[in-house]
Amino acid sequence: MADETRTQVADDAEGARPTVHVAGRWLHAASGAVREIIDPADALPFAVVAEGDEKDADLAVAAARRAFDKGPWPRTPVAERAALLRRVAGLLGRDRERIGLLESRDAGKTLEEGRVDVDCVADAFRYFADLVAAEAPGRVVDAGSPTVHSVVVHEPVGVCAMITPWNYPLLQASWKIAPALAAGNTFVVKPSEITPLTTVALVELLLEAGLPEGVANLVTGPGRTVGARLADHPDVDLVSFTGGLASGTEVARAAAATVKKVALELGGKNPNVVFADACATDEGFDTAVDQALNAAFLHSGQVCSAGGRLIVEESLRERFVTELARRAERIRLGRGTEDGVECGPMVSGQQREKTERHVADALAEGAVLRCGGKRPAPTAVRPEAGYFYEPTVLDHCHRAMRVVREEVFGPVLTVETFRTEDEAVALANDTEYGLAGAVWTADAGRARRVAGRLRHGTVWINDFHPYLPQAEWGGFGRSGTGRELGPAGLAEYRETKHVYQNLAPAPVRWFAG
Ligand code: TXE
Repeated sequence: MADETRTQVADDAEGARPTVHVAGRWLHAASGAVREIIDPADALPFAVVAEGDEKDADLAVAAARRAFDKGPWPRTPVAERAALLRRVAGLLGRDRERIGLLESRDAGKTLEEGRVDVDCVADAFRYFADLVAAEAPGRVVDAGSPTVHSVVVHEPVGVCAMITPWNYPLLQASWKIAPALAAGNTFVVKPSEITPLTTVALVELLLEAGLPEGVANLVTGPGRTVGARLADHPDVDLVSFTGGLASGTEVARAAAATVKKVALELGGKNPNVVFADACATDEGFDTAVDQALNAAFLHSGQVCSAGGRLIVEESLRERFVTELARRAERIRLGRGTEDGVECGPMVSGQQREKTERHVADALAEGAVLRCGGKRPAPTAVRPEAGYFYEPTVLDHCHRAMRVVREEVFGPVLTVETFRTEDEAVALANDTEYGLAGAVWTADAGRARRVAGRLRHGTVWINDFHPYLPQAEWGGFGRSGTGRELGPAGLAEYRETKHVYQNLAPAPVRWFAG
C-alpha cells in the first residue's frame, strides 16, 4: 500500500505543478518560485508546488472581482448553484480514495482519517445545496400600509478570501467554499503552504463540476505574503480564516483597514470533564477512557477541538489516568497508509518542537509524566526522520502551567482534578478560548446543568468530537468570531438587504418649500 502511494504522488514531484489558479487557468507563480511539499512520515519531499506571493494574490483577487461584478455566478438561479454543489459531492465520492490518500500523505493522518474527511466534506457540500434550495427567496415584512411592499433579501457578500491551516486542509477549505458558493460569491483560497494538495484537487473538481471561470481562484504560498495581502486587499469583501491565534489576530488587524467582514476560527483549549458517576460500571469506565484517548490523540492532537485538558473527579483520578496512560502507550504510530497504524506523525518538525517545548516546561513546572514525553525509537514504518512524537499524559497539572493555558496542538493530555460540580465548571471555563468541551456523567440533570454553564461553542455530553453539517461550529472568547456550518455558516457569506417599495408615491411635505 505504501509503495503504491509513493509512486502515484511521486509522479507529481517530477516538476513543479502549476498550482496557482486564476481566471480559469492553472499557472506557475508569477515569480517562478516553487516549494517542496514534505511527507511528515519521512521528512522527504513528494510534490512540488508553485510558491505564490503578493503579485499572484493580486491577480487572483482581480479575477474573483471580475467574476463577481460581471460574471454569471452571483446571478445564477439557486437551483443551479445547488445542483453544482451536489455534483461536487458526487465527484468527491468518485475520487474518495485518491483524495483521501493525498490528505493522508500531506497532513500525516491515517488513510482512514483521510477517507472520513472526504466523506464529511461531501456531506457539507450536500448540506449547503439542500439549505439554499429549500429557502424562500425573501422575507416579506408587514410595513403597516397596503401601499408598501417590503421585503428582506439575502445577497452574496462579494469576493471572499479564505485562509486555511494544515490540520484538516480539505475539510476547512470546504466549510468555507461550500457555503460561499451556495450564496453566490466568488473566492480566492490560500491553503497552508505546507499542505496545499487537496485544496488543489478540490478546485479541480469544482471546475469539472462546471463552475464558471474566475469564480474559484487559488494561490498556493505563505501566510506572510499571500495571506497578508488577501487580508488587506481593498477588493476583498470578506476574509474567513482558520488557524492560530497569533496569525488570526494579524488577519483581523489587516482586515480592519478596509472594514472587511471577518470570520475567525482560532482553535481552543478544550476541557473533557469526567465525573466519577460516568465510570460506575466497567462499561462506562471503558467508554470514558476510550473517548478520552480519542479526544486527546486523534491526529496527534492536531485538532482545534482536541480534548487536551482532562478534568477528572479526584476520587477517580488514579484509576482513570493509570488506564489512560496504559492505553496511550499502545497507540500504534507510523505512516498513515500502513495497515494497523492508528496515528500518523505530526505535521512538521516545527510543530513537534513546539510540543517538546511545552512538555519540557510542564515538567519543569511540576507536572508528572505518566507516559510518552519523547520521540519514539525508529522502526521500519516509523523512520527516524519522520515527525513522530509519543502520546503523552501529564498528571498533576494546574491552571498556572503554560501547557494548560496555551494550545499545544500536539499529542499531549494534561490532567487536572476537581471535587465539586462548581469546581469542575470553573476549571472548564477557566480558559481564554471557548471552542468545545465535553462532560461525562450518568446523571442527566447534572449533564444538562453543566452543559448549560460551559462557555464553549460546542458541548458534548457523553461523547467527544462529533459535529454535524447542520449544526453551527465556532468559538466563544478567543476561539474566534462567526460560525461555520449550519444556517449561520451560510449567513456569514451573505449581505442582508431591505427592499422597500412604495406603491403609491406622494410628497411627504416635511419641508414647506
Ligand atoms: O498556523 P498559522 P501555524 C494553532 C496551533 C498551532 C499554531 C501555529 O496551536 O501550533 O496555531 O500554527 C496563514 N496573514 N493552529 O503557525 O500561522 C498560514 O499560511 C494571513 C490552530 O502553522 O495560523 C496558513 O494558511 N495569513 C488551528 C494559516 O494562516 C497568515 C489550525 C494558518 O497558519 C498569516 C492550525 C498572516 N499574517 C494551527 N500568517 C485551528 N484553528 O484549527 C499565517 N497565515
